[in-house]
Amino acid sequence: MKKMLPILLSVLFVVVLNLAHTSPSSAKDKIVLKLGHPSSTIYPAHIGALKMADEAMKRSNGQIEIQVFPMSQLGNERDLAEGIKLGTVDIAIISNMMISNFAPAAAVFDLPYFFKDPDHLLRAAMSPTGQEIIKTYEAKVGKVLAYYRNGPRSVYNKIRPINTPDDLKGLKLRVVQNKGLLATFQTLGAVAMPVPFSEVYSSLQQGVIDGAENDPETVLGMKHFETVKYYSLTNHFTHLNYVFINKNRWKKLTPAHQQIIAEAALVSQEAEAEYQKKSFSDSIQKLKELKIVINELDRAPFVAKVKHLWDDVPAEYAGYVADLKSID
Ligand code: EAX
Repeated sequence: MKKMLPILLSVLFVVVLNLAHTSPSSAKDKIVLKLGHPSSTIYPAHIGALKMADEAMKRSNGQIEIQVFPMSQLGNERDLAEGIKLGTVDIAIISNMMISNFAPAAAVFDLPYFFKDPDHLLRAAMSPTGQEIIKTYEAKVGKVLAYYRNGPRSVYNKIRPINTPDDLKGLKLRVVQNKGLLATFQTLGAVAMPVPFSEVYSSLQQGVIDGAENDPETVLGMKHFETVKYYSLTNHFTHLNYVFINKNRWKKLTPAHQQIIAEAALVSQEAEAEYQKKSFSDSIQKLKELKIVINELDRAPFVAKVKHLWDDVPAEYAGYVADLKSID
């Protein structure tokens, strides 16, 4: 019996420990949310995602863990949007350009040369009209937790620098799977080819396309610079990436946890914007160091060619375009 005592005591100890661990209730159970996005780890949205994860962890005393998966590890951008809709993905960062395939009113944010810069676009998105449009995303995709600002985007390719719209003639350019961007580059005279983001590098490498259009962080972070020579500052487009959460996942969270996640997302929105302002110019500088030829150009002829697209949106959204035009 004497020998048994330490064993009995240690068993008792373990039982007590376990009780202490599981009580008072399941409120202490860890909540793990997986977050996916298509971009690289230097992309502003990735930095935003890490900040959101960090804030949620801190504010919940370690109870909420958001695991971040970059580079389409949880699926390409379209899969992520489908996944948010169906509930197979918890959280994802998805561009407005992809959302237009699900919520058609989003197309009014896809107009070339419409917004001056990412801050201007955010002001438009926060206006009553902008919010009316973004409200439709909840029914069609998922709940929007934050707005990440990206861009402006420009054209890069392996053949020649772009100075005038004529220089785009015959160039095989990857565009996002999005009607507005497709129409923009067709109007400008390029051979516009929709290619999923995750396949752009291999398409460039194999010569399926001559170039693409994106922000400098993507040209750098996704290593597209390895396959092209010229980055021409067309600055034709700026877009929002939204942090989405699946609606059922959201509903199952307690109000306290919802509040923590919503606040963490908003803090990350500002962190993303701050990082983006610097990463944009830093990436241009790095591309120069990597011997990519970067050229400024006169944007007026590009604007003149595509501006009619602002009036080509479906009639039911013409009022939205008029409203957003008035936002400074
Ligand atoms: O925003 O497809 C693209 O070029 C987008 O920039 C990307 O998915 C993330």
